[in-house]
Amino acid sequence: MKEEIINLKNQALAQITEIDNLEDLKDLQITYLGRNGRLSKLIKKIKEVKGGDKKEIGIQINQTKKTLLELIASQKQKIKSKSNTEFDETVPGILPPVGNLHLVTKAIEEIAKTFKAIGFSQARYNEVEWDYFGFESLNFTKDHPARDDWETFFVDVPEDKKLGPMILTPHTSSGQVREMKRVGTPPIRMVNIAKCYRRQADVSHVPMFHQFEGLVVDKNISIVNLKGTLDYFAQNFFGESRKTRLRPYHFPFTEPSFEVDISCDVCEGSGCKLCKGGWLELGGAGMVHPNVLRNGGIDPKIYSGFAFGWGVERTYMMKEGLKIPDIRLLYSSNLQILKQF
Ligand code: FA5
Repeated sequence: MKEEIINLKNQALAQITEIDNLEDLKDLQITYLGRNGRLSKLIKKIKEVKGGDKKEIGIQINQTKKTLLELIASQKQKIKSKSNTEFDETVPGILPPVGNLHLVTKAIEEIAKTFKAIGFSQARYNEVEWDYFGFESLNFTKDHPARDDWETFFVDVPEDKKLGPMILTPHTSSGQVREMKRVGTPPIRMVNIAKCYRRQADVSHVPMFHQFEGLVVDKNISIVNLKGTLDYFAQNFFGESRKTRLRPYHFPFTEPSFEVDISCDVCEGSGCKLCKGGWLELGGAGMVHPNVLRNGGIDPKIYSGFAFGWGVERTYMMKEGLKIPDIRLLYSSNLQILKQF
């Protein structure tokens, strides 16, 4: 038995000094010194030893255990200090990820700045709004399809007797009458940039998007001022060479009304999945309807105005060189895409 103990000790010593990582060292400690380890098995065999050898063997086992524990502790220290000395200060550090603004936030900042330069003040009117401001005060008929459940999100709160049901506003035009009431007597020159909601999702539509709504009311405002303002914005935002076009359209709150398109930058005007025919619709515009001025407390015999409402996402997507082919990518939370802008 004495020889067995010496052999075990020698084997263990050889193995322990070979080990170079803490996990293996722990395994080895269990193999030799664990409850069912090799040394414990020898201890159990002591009772079979006869005579005075018993005491001697007991002492030998205890010393072996002590030696192995000491060696394991010193080997642990060696491994730890070795991994510390392997630190290489020339290896570049790991930089924490740096965030950047979402491109819609950048777009909003740039749009606001462009209009501020020509005297527009920035507003952000309600995104949860009464039907009155979203539709009724804007001259929508009671049966207008935009008021349908299939177009607009309704909020489940009791209707107000005067203001009607509550909605998630489908357009920033709902800020028009609010701004007229806030200012009182013109001039008004505001750009309302806010979130809008509609039941739509495809290559050029998302259920939550942003619009920027220009509203100008003063004496002698004409369609020339509207065209000049839109041209100023398009040239500053997209560059001199891009083409925009006005198409006659109908909105209940402007008369006459137009839709504004831009030559598509994704396909460079040849027609693609996003724009269909080479032109992408960016928004609507027109001269403020007299009924809307009246609802805002402004006399249409003295004052006139123009308004426009464009999609922020689509407008930014048409910036030269961005080539974003699907509006849904902006809200996909795909960092590989978002980090590029
Ligand atoms: C309007 O919302 C009118 N309020 C615009 C207006 C304002 C006209 C002032 C006259 C005077 P329209 O529904 O066409 O119009 O939407 C305007 C723009 O918002 C669209 O051209 C598009 O750029 C953007 N838009 C509309 N729906 C979505 C959507 N689901 N996803 C992303 N952008 C959208």
